[in-house]
Amino acid sequence: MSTNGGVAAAVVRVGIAVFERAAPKGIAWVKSLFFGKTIVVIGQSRAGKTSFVDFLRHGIFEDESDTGRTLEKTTSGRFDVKLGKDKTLELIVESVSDLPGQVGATEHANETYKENPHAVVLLLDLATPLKGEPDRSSVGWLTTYCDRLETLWRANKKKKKNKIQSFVVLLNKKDKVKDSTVKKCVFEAKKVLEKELKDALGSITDDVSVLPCCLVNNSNGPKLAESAVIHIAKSLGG
Ligand SMILES: Nc1nc2c(ncn2[C@@H]2O[C@H](COP(=O)(O)OP(=O)(O)OP(=O)(O)O)[C@@H](O)[C@H]2O)c(=O)[nH]1
Ligand SMILES: [Mg+2]
Repeated sequence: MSTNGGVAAAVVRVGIAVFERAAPKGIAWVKSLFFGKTIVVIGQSRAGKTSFVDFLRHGIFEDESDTGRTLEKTTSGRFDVKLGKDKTLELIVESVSDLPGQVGATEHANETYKENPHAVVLLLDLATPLKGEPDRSSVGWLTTYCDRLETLWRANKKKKKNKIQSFVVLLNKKDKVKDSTVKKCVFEAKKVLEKELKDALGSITDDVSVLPCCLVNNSNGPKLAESAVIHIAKSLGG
């Protein structure tokens, strides 16, 4: 009994200590409950960045269609996504930014560094060649992007705190390629991520996830797109 009482008292004391410490910052604490996470969606030209943002914000999931190119960066307002079988997982998004693919990998890295978001969602197009010029190949694009982002963080990590909590690479348009192509791309992308990213990952300790994805109607429906969003929500919740 006396041991239990001791434990209970200790718990209460810890509770009070936390409360006292939190009290002067009460407003900031309340704020952080209401302000959600910032997400930046970047990646190869025409890889499906806007399709991903439309799915995340509105659940839009349609046939492949002639979408317009994104011509300038767009940033959404706050919104809320409820996920999981019983909608028990909730993701409060402060803003999600969608970048035009045309500006290229280096510029996407500059923007990522500047925005310093909680989550980076990087889309590559499985239907483009694996290697080659960064504007035409998936792993080429990834290499240029990672190299630039790492350089920026390495040079500035003492001046700026990296807020990143979630970094995921989506290999999109899985419906367009053979399984062997997906496998090869996962392997090569992981190799680049492991080699290139260190300071750019801030306090993330896990390996960056590389997930095959499909953002238009296909035989499996929105399954892959949903699991990508759930993955991101979970890694932001920790
Ligand atoms: N087959 C297939 N097509 C897709 C998929 N995701 C997107 N698309 C198509 O790819 C094209 C480009 O999609 P967007 O979402 O506009 O791509 P984006 O990365 O925003 O393009 P930019 O803004 O120009 O860089 C559209 O025709 C989409 O319908 C996918 O998983 N499979
Ligand atoms: Mg776009």
